Amino acid sequence: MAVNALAYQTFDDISDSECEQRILSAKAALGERVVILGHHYQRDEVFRHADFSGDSLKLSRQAANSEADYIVFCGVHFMAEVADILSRPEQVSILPDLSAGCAMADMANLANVERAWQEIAKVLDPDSHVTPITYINSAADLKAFCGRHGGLVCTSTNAGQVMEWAFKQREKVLFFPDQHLGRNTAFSKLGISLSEMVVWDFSQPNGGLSKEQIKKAKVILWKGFCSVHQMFKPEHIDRFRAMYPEGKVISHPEASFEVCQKSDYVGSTEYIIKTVRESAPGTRWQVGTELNLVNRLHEQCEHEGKVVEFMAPTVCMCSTMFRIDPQHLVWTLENLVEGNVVNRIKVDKTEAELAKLALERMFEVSI
Ligand code: CIZ
Ligand code: SF4
Repeated sequence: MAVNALAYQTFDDISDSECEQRILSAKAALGERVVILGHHYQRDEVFRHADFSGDSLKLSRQAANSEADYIVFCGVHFMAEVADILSRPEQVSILPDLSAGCAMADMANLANVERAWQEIAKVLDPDSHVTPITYINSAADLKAFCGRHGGLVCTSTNAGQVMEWAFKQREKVLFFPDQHLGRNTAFSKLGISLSEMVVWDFSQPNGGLSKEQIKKAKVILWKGFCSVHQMFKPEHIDRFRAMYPEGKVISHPEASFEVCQKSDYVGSTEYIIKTVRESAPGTRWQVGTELNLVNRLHEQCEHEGKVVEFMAPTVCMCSTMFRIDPQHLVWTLENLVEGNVVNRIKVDKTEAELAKLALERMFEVSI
């Protein structure tokens, strides 16, 4: 942080409406030097200031093509890392609140993944037999691990294409950190049966698996999950269908296998938004993904007589996405106006090069 940076404490009490005005003024003062990227899960007060919105795939492409000096990422930590990796060295990637992480991303760390690789090596040579795939929701060092070991990154939009590519290289896949995206993709997009998948429990020696299980498995799924998407249950779908037999159900692939199997459609946030927007007027939807997105979609589609409702009966938002509030955004932008960079996200050079390799492999196989 620059020596004279404005301290955050004085921004904490600013009202949302004052923030709104000050964000607009700071953006105007910075002009094209700044680009604000907003993930679909961001709250409205922040989301509306994004120059570009999207999922991590779309936003990472945006970051790679941006000319701005400063990329302010309204999302979570791994997204700002990806922006730093894909942007030019002189560009600066910023996360307005450093505590905006992703609990699922934190379920896999390099030490545990390296250990898993060594433990698999007791059964077979992983560098000849296993393609590692990391969901984009992961730290940069795990993307670098995949780059180093012939693997790649996926998002929920391209997970099927990425997995197909992976199987063309080697006969097994190690998929981390989200077991659900891995399982749903392998089953629904590649036709791999559940009996050919095992779950690697990183808290146990050898993932809690026997040598035989490791040898037989096609897909080794890391025992990670997103707690937001675990709130959705098959009973919620049953209840909705009983009340609205004509209604449609759409879920994110981070939701459980049972929920995805019961849904009419399964896909990434981009896919969910597109499918609901393009549906016939008057359609009623039940959606299994983060609440801010679902509420926004409802507001956008209401005028066509569509009803877009949230799958779970309780409010479940991504609490870490929620950390990016208007106060932190004003603080970040006003500091930039003063010439101070706060909360820069910088990935180590060697790690960034390897992570970029894994991201580029992903871009090559994504349509
Ligand atoms: O890829 C993303 O941004 C995430 C985390 C979910 C999605 O489907 O957009
Ligand atoms: Fe991570 Fe889940 Fe939040 Fe997405 S919704 S950022 S996977 S914790």
